[in-house]
Amino acid sequence: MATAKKRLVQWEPTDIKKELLKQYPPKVARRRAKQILIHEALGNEVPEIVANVRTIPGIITMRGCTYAGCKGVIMGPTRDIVNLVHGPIGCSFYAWLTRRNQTDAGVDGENYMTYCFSTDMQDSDIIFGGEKKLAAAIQEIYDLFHPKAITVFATCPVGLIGDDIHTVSRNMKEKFGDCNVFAFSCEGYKGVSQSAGHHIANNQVFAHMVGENNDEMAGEYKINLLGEYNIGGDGFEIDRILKKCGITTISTFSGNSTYNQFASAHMADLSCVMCHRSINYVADMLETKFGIPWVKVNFIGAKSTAKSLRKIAAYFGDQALIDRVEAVIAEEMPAVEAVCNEVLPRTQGKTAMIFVGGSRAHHYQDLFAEMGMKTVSAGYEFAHRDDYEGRDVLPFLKVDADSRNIEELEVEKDEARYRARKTPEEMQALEASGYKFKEYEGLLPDMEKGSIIVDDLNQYEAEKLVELMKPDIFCAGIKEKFSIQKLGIPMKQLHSYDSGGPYAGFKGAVNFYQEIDRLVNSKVWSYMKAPWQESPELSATYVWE
Ligand code: CFM
Repeated sequence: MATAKKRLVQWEPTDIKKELLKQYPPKVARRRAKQILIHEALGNEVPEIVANVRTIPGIITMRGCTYAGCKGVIMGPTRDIVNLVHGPIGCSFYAWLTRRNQTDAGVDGENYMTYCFSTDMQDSDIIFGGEKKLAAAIQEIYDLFHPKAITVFATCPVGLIGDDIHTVSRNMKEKFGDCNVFAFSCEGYKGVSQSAGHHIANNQVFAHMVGENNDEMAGEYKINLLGEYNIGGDGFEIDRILKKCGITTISTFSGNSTYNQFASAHMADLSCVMCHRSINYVADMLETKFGIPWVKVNFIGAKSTAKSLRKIAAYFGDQALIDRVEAVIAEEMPAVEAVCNEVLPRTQGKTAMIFVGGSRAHHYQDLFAEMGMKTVSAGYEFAHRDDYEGRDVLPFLKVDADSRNIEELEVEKDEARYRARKTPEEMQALEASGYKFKEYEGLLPDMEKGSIIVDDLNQYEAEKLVELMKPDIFCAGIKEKFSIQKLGIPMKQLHSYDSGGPYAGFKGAVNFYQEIDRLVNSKVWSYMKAPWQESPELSATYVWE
């Protein structure tokens, strides 16, 4: 019967890999083969994958550009910094509120998130240079808004014609005296993906803002939350939980953040890294320069949220905090478990595929696991080998021409402001009890044997994977949304959340369970095939067949 509903994987993983590569010319197939991995990890043995390399020309990648990673991802969510794009207007249009990073309006009225600032370069600016236009735009912003900071982003043409955006910014900063102006050489072509933009943004934020405000910050148990961008209100939910536990967030990089948070980040006592890919550079630099240790956390998934809260409490080691965290978990979990148990009979045993940028293809596997759903295939658009295989591979990463293109900041201990947060004995005691600093094990150890991991998945391979493995849900972005749904598989956007969310923390988990339950159990997908496709009453063949 053609209508068989069973969605079991009928193919062997090795055959799926072969099928994915079959259509490619031999040279392309050889290169792609290194980015498609059949997971055979047992214990600590993790297989190697090729990642963070150029997309092969002609392939329709899911990736974005370096400018997107710098301006859109890291710098976009801060409400009181004016982000000025130096380039043609198209680059601004696509950076204008298309990512769902939410913000509080703020009591000071300084919220520039709804604006779109661009120098709107024209042909003549490309020919004669755009520096004067850039200086005039910075002046205009200053006169109109008088913001704390103005940041300038280079787009591809700016790099090609060689406008000196850093000198223009420095001159304007000196001229104003009360407004921090600096620039990012984040031309779209600068790296192989948005990942290069993250690194460039991390460097400049660290060099130009972190450490600017030395005022003592009020509150107990001070942390930085790094790599949380408040998509769909995730950050609001995490803030609610942290506040309830009595933990003080000095800064969030960069969801719902302000200039002053970046400036004060060095006053925190622990950095908690949510998205390792986009922000690990800042975490390392904060430790080297100011002595703030960092740990990996994950607030996607109710159990992961509880685990992360316990990890923070264990670091501070204060019984009052440990008790309070336990009380919060005990108070929040029953409501989460009630919904989880309610959906479980309908979601148990279903399968998911997750292909998002960096961290979420890993983090969201926890949420699916809570619903009894298995992630059969996953991958990152632009993450590096350490995000797949864990930070242990860092010393063995190949430095190629593309990564050499991105500056590595030389950061040193700040003699005046460096402060060890714990004594060496205290750190050792924590480590002896199983506490791990500066560690991220990556996605592979959490995936089952036989699962398929694909780096920089493309349109063709996405459709092929769905066709062969028939998952119950596919998670990716807007570019994939409708091509996947046309194949009769529900598709959930995990970049923008399809206007939904939050999905982080306890309340977020409840939202996610309910939404995924609706999606994977909707009857609508079984109507995707027209009746005559299912059981043709008349069949015919063409003469040439
Ligand atoms: Fe980090 Fe992100 Fe992600 Fe990312 Fe992104 Fe994003 Fe993403 Mo889209 S910072 S790597 S560059 S978790 S915008 S909030 S959803 S690709 S998986």
